[in-house]
Amino acid sequence: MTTDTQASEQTDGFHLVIDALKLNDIDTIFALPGIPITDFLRISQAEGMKVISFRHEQHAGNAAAAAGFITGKPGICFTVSAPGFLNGLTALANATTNCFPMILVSGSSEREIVDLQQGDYEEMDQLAIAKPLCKAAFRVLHAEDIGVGIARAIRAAVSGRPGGVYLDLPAKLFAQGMDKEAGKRSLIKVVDPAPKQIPAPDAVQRAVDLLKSAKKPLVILGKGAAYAQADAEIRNFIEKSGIPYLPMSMAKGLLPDNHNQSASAARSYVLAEADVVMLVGARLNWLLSHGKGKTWGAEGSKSAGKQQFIQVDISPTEADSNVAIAAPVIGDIGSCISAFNQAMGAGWSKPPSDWTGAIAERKDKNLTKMAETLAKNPPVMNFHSALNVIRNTVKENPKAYLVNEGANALDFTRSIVDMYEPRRRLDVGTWGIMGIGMGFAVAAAVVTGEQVIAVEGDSAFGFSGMEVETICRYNLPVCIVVMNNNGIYKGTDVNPRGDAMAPTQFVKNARYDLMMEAFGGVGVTAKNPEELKKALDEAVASRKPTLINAMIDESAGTESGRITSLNPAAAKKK
Ligand code: ADP
Ligand code: TZD
Ligand code: MG
Repeated sequence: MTTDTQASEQTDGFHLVIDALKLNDIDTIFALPGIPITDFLRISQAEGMKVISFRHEQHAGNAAAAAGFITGKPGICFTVSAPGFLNGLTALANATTNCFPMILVSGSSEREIVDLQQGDYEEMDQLAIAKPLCKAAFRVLHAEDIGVGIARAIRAAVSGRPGGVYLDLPAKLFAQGMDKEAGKRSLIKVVDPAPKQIPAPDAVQRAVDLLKSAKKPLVILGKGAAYAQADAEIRNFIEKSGIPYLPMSMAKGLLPDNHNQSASAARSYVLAEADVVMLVGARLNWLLSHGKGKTWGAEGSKSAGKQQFIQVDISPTEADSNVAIAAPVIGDIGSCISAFNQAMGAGWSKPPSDWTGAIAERKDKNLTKMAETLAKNPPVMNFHSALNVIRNTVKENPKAYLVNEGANALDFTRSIVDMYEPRRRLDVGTWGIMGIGMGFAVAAAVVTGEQVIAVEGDSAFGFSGMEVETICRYNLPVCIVVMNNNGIYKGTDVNPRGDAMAPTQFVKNARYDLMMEAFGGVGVTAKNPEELKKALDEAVASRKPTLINAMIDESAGTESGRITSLNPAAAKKK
């Protein structure tokens, strides 16, 4: 007589994790193999998952984070224990800081040995280390809990304010056997992982009344507004209200940058002059000078301006974090903006024309000045003449993703290259972190299939440059443009002792294009806008992995780009 258990078909931890992810419509894993996840990745691929294997975990993690931002589903990154986990941790922390949903899953060593600190292979108490750097952290010890563990991780990543989640899977778990049917029943399909959060009607009314009373209203759209995928509601609100708006960096393209209500070209004027400012998925952090000081028209650097703020955000604790918020509206942006659109009613009067007129005047002046600068063709290519080419390419290819990092290479690109579609600009975000470039580029290409153009400072590129092999291996439509000015900020720094190069300098005229050729991609050095345009056109037409080494005037940048003032100054010499 055979018992039921002998006859039952078995599954194991490997398959349960894969089945749980698939059940929740997750089809892509960004990873770097090794003990204990090598077989997991092999089986995942065999079971039909897209497995993208990287050269360093930080870039796999960054790819997961960008995938999360683009799709609104948690991006998944798998790493090995201790060092692999730590390499992925920067990406997890960065995702949390930027409110991108991702799940870092790391294999871990044997609990009994780790907890007694007996020196296991890659021993580390990963759960404890991850906790302060992410939104939530979980560990699964038994195969029958895999379904719950993954469901909790998904909910934590995407509900409320999105962020990074850590999931610890000890090596032993993968091999644990379980009855197949019972295993199937233990999995959870997460229903409504990011539930709508409807704002309170009185909070919406308070905000609409304040907006109505404004003589100089302004809307600031942040990357939360882009993430929310409420594009039509937001556009409707902006156009119906007639209020000028400023997009934060990653909200560029939510409405096309050439929209006549965009106040980007009059940014300093509108921030200092506005009387009511409505923040939509944007925090009053350092990127907005904490809502204080000269930027906001205040007298002292620590004092608040005369603006009153409306803040639309999903996080109830965000309001008042820097200055008083007169009208907080808590909810998901789609629900909030749709409530605004209703509460505004039919008889909404647009902002006074002396406000919109004054903005238009400044915009015209600045845009004319910019057009003149862009039209110049200096003998040595500089940021402007190079970016003018990229600006036109993006205009011709509005669906392309633009990845951007560096200092000057970042600041000039942000202000020169207009975006036309939502969520197409991926950059250094809230931390101003270098190293997101290739991870974000791979994610955008893998998840959307669209062309990616990565505009990279030569220093910035160095942080993830080895992933050009990954880009070639998967034959991704990624064109990297390295803005090569021979260094960090510029290539002209001088070591007063003269015995070595200065800390911000790199090898002069380095051939980054050859790195791409090493793996079978297309490498081009461009010394002028014509060469750059030709190479960029060919890259976009062929969709081949391409690296354009754009030689930029090495004296063209400024220290730290636009944030020179954040550098601590040395005490003055007597
Ligand atoms: P930016 O850097 O573009 O100014 P931030 O990252 O500072 O943007 O702010 C994003 C804000 O958006 C965060 O406060 C976050 O809580 C909020 N947010 C993210 N997703 C949503 C959403 N779906 N609905 C409402 N608010 C959201
Ligand atoms: N390390 C990390 C992880 N993030 C950072 N932001 C920095 C270091 C400091 N840093 C910046 O803030 S920008 C930058 C560094 C090293 C590079 C600037 O040089 P670049 O750009 O070549 O990328 P430009 O065009 O020369 O200014
Ligand atoms: Mg540089």
